[in-house]
Amino acid sequence: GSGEHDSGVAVQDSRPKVKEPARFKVILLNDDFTPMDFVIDVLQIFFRLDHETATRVMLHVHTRGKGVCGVYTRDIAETKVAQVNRYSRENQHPLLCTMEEA
Ligand code: TYC
Repeated sequence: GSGEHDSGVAVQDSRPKVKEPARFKVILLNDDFTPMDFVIDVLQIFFRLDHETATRVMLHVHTRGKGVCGVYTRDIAETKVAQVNRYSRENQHPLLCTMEEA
């Protein structure tokens, strides 16, 4: 089990076995219909980017097809993806947000 003495008595390994949590990139995908200003709003609201950085990321996605909005632990990334996709649908835009392990 957790290391055993030959007398059958369990001994504790006191080394702190700590692992960095996995990180996930939250990705925005390009489409032909979502207005540029809406994408900039999304990047400012959900990813806390300033207007200039949001514009740069939006233009990267527009020209390259996809781009990274931010990098988070799994739970935070999943929440961002769900929030962005819900907000986009509420506003009748096809904008798609997804995630992949960093
Ligand atoms: N391609 C869109 C347009 O021309 C703009 C856009 C940018 C859409 C980024 C989605 O993730 C996106 N209106």
